[in-house]
Amino acid sequence: MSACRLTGCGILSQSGAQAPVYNRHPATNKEYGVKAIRNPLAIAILLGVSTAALAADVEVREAWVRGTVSGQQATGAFMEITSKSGATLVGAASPAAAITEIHEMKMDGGVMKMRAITRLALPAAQPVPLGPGGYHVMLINLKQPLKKGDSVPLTLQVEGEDKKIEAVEVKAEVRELGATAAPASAHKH
Ligand SMILES: [Cu+2]
Repeated sequence: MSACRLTGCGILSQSGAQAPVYNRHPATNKEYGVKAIRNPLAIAILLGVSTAALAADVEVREAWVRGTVSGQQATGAFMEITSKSGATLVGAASPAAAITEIHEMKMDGGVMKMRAITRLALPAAQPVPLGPGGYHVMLINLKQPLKKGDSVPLTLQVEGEDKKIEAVEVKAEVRELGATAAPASAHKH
């Protein structure tokens, strides 16, 4: 909860009206549709994106981290997670930060607030967006500033329906501080 006082991720600076930027993603869903191409690896190759986290029947796309300036203590990591058979995100870790939490954002009396959650449901075959203004992975007490172009390793702890927890390794690309969404088109051209 201490992270709620940190404005480092840049999320708090967004108004509620701007928040659901990642909702535009359904437009790109059509292009890479999981139903159209069943092999996630094939999708990754076609799009040239770094996906490749395939444990626990979980696919992570478009993982990115908002870049920071020197002295900034915290930032957000964003991605789209799809579990083929249904799972729950129960934790995250990164060597880039001392503390890594899963956060949600909610409007509360007209103010956007974020708080840590311990479980995030990943319904079967349903892409769950983690984006500015919504769910995100919070990196707290950063060990160094994160510059555009850097790569941040993330480990997601995903609990399957059998209650077994698997680690899903993700490499998140650092985007500039002002980035608000994951422009899928930027990966193609
Ligand atoms: Cu947060």
